[in-house]
Amino acid sequence: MSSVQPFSPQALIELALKRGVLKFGEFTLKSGRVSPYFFNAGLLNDGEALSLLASGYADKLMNCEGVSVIFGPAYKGIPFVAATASALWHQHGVNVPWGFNRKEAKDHGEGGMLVGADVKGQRVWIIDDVITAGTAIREVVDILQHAGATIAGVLVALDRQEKGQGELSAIQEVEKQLNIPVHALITMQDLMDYLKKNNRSDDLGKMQAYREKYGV
Ligand code: OMP
Repeated sequence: MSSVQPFSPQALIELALKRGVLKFGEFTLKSGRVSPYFFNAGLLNDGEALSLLASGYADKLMNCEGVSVIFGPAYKGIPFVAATASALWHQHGVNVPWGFNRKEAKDHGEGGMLVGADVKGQRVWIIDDVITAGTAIREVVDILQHAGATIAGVLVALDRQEKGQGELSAIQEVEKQLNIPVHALITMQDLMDYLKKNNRSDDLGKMQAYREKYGV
């Protein structure tokens, strides 16, 4: 049996670099911003990588209030929430129901947009990959509120620490508007600290310039 590496922000950054999850270059984001880096969580695509990420989510959730259901937004959030429910059970002995949404409503069988745990009347934590401007999170908050859930909090892998719709960061806006906590496993600052420690001054310089433009 393989030994499971305990989660740490540094372990996630190193794995992300090794697997090409974290790349430096020029990337146009969903928000239209042109970024010198991109975090593609879809490339955490094997058992070791998914387990490390899920351990990080599970460890964080153990210190969060009101975790009655965990929820993964389609598509990337779906494997993450499933793996997190499994990590909560195996690593912490905590059994938490989990669910996800479809992008298209199903018109036969059980029908509907939501799959898995019933969220109605439940305090739900959303598990997702990245927050940039906060659009993706707002969409799923709407879906869950329509289904009668109370949003208890949001947990993402990476907080890019960028402006949302105004001058606050996207995370600060979501926290303020919904009056909920938003936590991240790693932040843009963690990535910059890593680059500095490893003397990658070129990439660091581009990150700093981007942060001056879009950061908070
Ligand atoms: P916002 O909706 O602007 O918060 O962007 C978040 C979404 O952008 C994520 O759910 C991803 O689909 C995507 N994204 C990444 O996956 N990694 C990044 O580094 C940046 C983005 C992005 O487009 O902003």
